[in-house]
Amino acid sequence: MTHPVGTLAIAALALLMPLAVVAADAPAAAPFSLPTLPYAEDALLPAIDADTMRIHHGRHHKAYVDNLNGKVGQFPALATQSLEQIQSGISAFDTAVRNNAGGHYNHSLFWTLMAPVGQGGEPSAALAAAIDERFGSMDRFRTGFAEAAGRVFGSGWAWLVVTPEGSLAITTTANQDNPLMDVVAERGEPVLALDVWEHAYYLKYQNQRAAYVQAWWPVVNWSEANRRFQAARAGDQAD
Ligand code: MN3
Repeated sequence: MTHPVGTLAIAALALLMPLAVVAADAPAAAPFSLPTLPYAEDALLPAIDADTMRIHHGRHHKAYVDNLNGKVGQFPALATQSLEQIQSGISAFDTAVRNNAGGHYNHSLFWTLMAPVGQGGEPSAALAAAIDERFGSMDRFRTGFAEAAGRVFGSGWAWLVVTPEGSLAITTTANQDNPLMDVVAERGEPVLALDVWEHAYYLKYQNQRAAYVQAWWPVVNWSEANRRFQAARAGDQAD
């Protein structure tokens, strides 16, 4: 006897199978996606204007994501590793992956490390104590960080990191490199990140990078920095 339910099930399975194959392949084709900004484009005023945020996130960051997805065919490992794992093994890839995986990681991090004025909290007691111990005071840390950001020649980033030895350090990287990468001189787990590419500030500040860095402190998301510091000190990956 024929079994109507079974026949239907087999017919349904036959219909679904090609879809299942497509679904299994789809993530590998574009495993990276542009994260949504955790606030409105004008939320970081007066430090960062809405036009800069829109172009920076919607065009620059999106281009890194699109370009990185475009490299998955050449480097299938990109689809199976976390974004952090890709950074720490970046020497296995080519320059385009280094630039675009770095750009995607750095910007994804940068957005979370900012918050509207008054909403970013304060450094935790633990982070404040570590900053005092390493740099002498919060003011001296800010001065040192701003000087480091100013010294980046051309395009790059300034960082506060927890070093492999567990202490704090101010570092800089060129282009879209970051302290997780196995190709940079000073490695560590990022606690703060500041983009000092001209595309991050030129519309509002033109060539006045120092003014941009000074205006940035009130939009630092210390709550997220505290979380990252605690995770790095505990030896966990911060995200
Ligand atoms: Mn940027």
